[in-house]
Amino acid sequence: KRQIVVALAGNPNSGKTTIFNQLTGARQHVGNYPGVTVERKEGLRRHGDTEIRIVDLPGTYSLTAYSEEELIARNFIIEEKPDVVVHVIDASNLERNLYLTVQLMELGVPLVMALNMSDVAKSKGYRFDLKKLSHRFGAEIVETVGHKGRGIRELLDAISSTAEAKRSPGKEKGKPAAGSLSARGSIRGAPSRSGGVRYGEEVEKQIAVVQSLIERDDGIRGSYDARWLAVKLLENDGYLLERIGSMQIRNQVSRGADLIEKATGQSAETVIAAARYELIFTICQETVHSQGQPRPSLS
Ligand code: GDP
Ligand code: K
Ligand code: MG
Repeated sequence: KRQIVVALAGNPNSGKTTIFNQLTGARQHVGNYPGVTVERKEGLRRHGDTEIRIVDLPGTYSLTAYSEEELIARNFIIEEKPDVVVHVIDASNLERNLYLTVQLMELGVPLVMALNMSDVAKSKGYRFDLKKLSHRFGAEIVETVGHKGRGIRELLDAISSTAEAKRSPGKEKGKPAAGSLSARGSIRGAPSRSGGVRYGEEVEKQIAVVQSLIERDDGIRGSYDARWLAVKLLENDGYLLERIGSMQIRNQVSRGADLIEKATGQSAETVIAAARYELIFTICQETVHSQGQPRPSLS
């Protein structure tokens, strides 16, 4: 029998625990992440001939190194390499929730988006172009109403087919998405995505320089995707900076961040975050409709 591991990610109050309970029923176990007091919930679900081990990650708005919850979620994804990450999204606040989706996309994980609270979104008058959203993020999308159990079967189907696409990437068109953890296996998104985040000329230039140093460093090459790591270092990610032994890379990161600041008048961190928000704004304009008029969701 086949076993796959699925991680549930999402903002607090998006309905993650409700979906977790719907997926696992009584078959769950509550513990703690090693060394910390953050609760770790796991459960099992049979779907067809597959046994799915489901892990409820801590609720987070982001995947930076600013809080224990965010680091736990990020490290679980990078180190334990779940077969599929399900992002439970509060569809009635889509734009705000997509900040996490973009970061999951950048990590290159096989992603399924559960548009939960779809009853609330509907009552607010939102309609979503699911096909376009799915293409933009390279992820299957399922609308769910967690506390009613609506969409759970479809969610399980999406999990299965996304895990399957990851197992046989030969069926996929195109190259691995930017940010995929290619050095450590074959983690790829299910449908081919239409592109990750582009950070603008100066930032891209500095990413390329740092990335090429990472690719030539025997100590870190292969531990993380090189482009993803370059972006995080330029964002001044303390957790990752501490793990970089090479002075050459550390110096280049700090030079690169200075050059970005000089060119843009803002810190590299700010410029990088702003590019993500801009992408999300564009995606919402394309895919969120209200009373027949395209417009971004107000969150
Ligand atoms: P978490 O913080 O992400 O784990 O969120 P919870 O699972 O605790 O859910 C927060 C609240 O939203 C609870 O009162 C749930 O019953 C409710 N909830 C969950 N899913 C839905 C949904 O799809 N629609 C509506 N209207 N409420 C939901
Ligand atoms: K809650
Ligand atoms: Mg919860």
